[in-house]
Amino acid sequence: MPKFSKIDAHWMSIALKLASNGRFSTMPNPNVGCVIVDIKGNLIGQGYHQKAGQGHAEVNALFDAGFIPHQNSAISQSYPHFTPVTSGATAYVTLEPCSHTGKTPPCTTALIEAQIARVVIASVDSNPEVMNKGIVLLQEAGIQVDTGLMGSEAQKLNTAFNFRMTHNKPWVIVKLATSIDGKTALKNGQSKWITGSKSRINVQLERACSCAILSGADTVIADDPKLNVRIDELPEFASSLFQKRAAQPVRVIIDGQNRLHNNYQIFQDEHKVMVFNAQHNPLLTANNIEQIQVALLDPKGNQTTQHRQYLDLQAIMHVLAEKQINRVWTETGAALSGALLNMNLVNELIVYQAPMLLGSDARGAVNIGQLTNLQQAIETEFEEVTQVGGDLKIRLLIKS
Ligand code: AOF
Ligand code: ZN
Repeated sequence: MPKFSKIDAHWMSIALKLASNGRFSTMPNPNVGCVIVDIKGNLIGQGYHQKAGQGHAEVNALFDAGFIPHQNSAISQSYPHFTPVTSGATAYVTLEPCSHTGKTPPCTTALIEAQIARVVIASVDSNPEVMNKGIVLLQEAGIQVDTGLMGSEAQKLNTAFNFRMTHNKPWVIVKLATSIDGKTALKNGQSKWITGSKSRINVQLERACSCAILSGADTVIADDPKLNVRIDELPEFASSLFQKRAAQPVRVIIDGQNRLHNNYQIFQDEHKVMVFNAQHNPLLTANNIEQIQVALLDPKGNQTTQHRQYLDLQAIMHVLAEKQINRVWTETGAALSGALLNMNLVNELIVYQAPMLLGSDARGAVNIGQLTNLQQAIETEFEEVTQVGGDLKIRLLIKS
């Protein structure tokens, strides 16, 4: 007998849709959705995780069904025959229910107290504190647990979270805006605007679901960008979801040679900027700045005291992972994008490609050096191609 019916798939697809509502606001937590269906097959509760520190999806759904999670044990001790409204129901959850006390109590306890009979799970939690423990706890309480329904869709909702949990590194996306011949600017530097306004709105959406926006001192000096999310430029659905979020994405700037000072636009607002450098920069005194020192490396990856070389990008990524940054959105020049690619620190490229040709002396999108052998090529695979206004948006995964 198949483990999952069409009805199961129907409810899980609703739970996945609910989960995706959290994509602008749950960080560093994953996106999770849950629906509760009673014995007769009626939907009695639904919810999703909105913000770290607040209710998990299961608890929100149980609450929606009229059950008050984590307050029930006292009631059931005094009234052993008390039957909650959720008794015998099925919970469809996009992520394994948590078994630990983090910022909130365990969802497994809530589901058990609610006398849920069956839990259908799309994907296992990659957080080592939870992984499979939630499933075992539910089974030990006599609940039927069926796992794996629409697992790959659920995994895709949490690609960056899962990657940080399993690799202790953030999921790094490099954004490129190019012509059809792969160029980003004319030889004289002129680059405004190659891609169209719809692409720029799309970039705002990508920034809005990222934990950090990464750039380099070169870009800050050349363009003086804000690198923030402009809420009024987001489509309406996204701006209301984004406003549930605790803070703007943190801006992360790599400045190996202490070329920055307080006067750039990124330092003029109250939102956080992390500046990575080799030595403390006394000119950076704005209130929103955190400076972090890492080693300078020569092009072969050895430590060096000479300038001109790169900061230890690997170390930077570890610092970001320790700070629970899941998704890093990179908007920077060809040199830093190329260095990140060469160091194997990029997971995904998002290319907005405009239908124009900029010519042979125009600037290339990434500087990965000169290759002499096709085996040195960085290989990618197309994940998604869509049209955004008059441009193409191409998502590519880097092959490891
Ligand atoms: C669930 N349902 O909706 C979410 C889960 O600090 P806390 O209490 O918010 O716990 C965060 C961890 O819980 C997170 O790392 C992940 O493993 C899990 N997230 N689990 O059962 C949810 N958001
Ligand atoms: Zn939970």
